[in-house]
Amino acid sequence: MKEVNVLVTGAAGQIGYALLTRLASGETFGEDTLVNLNLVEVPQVVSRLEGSKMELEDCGFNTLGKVKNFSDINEASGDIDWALLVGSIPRGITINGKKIEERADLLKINGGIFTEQGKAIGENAKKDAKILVVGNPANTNALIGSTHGNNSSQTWMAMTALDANRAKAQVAKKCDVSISDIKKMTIWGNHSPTMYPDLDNAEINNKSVSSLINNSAWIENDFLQNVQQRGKAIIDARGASSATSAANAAIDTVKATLTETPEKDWFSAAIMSDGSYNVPEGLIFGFPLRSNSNGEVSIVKNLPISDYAQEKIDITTKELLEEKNDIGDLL
Ligand code: NAX
Repeated sequence: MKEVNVLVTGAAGQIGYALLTRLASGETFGEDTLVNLNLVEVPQVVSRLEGSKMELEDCGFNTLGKVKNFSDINEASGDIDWALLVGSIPRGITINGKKIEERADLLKINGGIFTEQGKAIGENAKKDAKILVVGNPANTNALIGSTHGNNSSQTWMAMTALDANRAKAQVAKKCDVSISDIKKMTIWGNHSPTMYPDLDNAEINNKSVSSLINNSAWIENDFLQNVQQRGKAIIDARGASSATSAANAAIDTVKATLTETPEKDWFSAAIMSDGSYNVPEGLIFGFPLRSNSNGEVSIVKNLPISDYAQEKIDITTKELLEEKNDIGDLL
């Protein structure tokens, strides 16, 4: 059997819990691949991972390899093929008596985590390792990690697939079609409320979704609001943030990267800008992506961008530049 080594940080958290079985079950890497899991947590809760390990064993997956628990990222990152960086410090947590509400403070605390993780992965992981950052602020965390990883053969991504799946769900309801009928969904920019889900370039049966819906008031108000504020709506309803759907989106991103992207489709994730669409180089930015048969990811170029879309892309670009400015001393 083939083997794949997968690192998951924040593995005892909500998303981690929902993610582990789906990584190990054969669904993500195939029935012919043993999945070795390196699970990482902060020292205070690393012992909880013993419970996750027992549950994984009790699932009886043929594809479960070795499961090891760590609180040291340097030890955990040796020889890994994939890193799913879920662990981060959420907004609103109290540290040393201070409630962390300001974006700049949050960015700096998480910046410290991703500096260390980036260095460890850059030095210890496989040379073609893929890294998916889920922990927020995901794009800027990925920027810090990739900068300190300083290893151009590794691919750093930040997750926007949950936003893309949310956008598809809204369109499927509106147009009364199946999710699988909706192709080419792009989330431009930051994984934050400034993200821009693009219905001009999304397609149903080779036709632009925005032209099929033909209702700019619905797209600009209801749709955009629903997608951008969906995370908050789930917190309000559930009393906790999205976990199952976030884990599902992480699995979708890994699978999309591993599979050659079909001709008439693409997938959404944020990667390092190469200047495409006039997005400044050196930002981790949500783009339409394709993966080739070697699992190499590239940006889909030359899509038409309307004036309205450009305005929205400019807003999310500005936010990412501000975030980059806030963590300038960490880069
Ligand atoms: P939880 O608070 O349930 O779990 C986070 C876990 O990370 C905790 O167990 C914590 O101990 C651990 N952790 C913190 N620092 C760590 C470190 N340095 N090394 C290893 N582990 C560490 O949060 P959960 O609901 O699982 O969410 C995790 C992250 O995903 C949050 O930052 C959240 O904002 C983000 N999200 C990102 C999404 C995306 O689309 N990119 C969507 C869902 C989610 O909101």
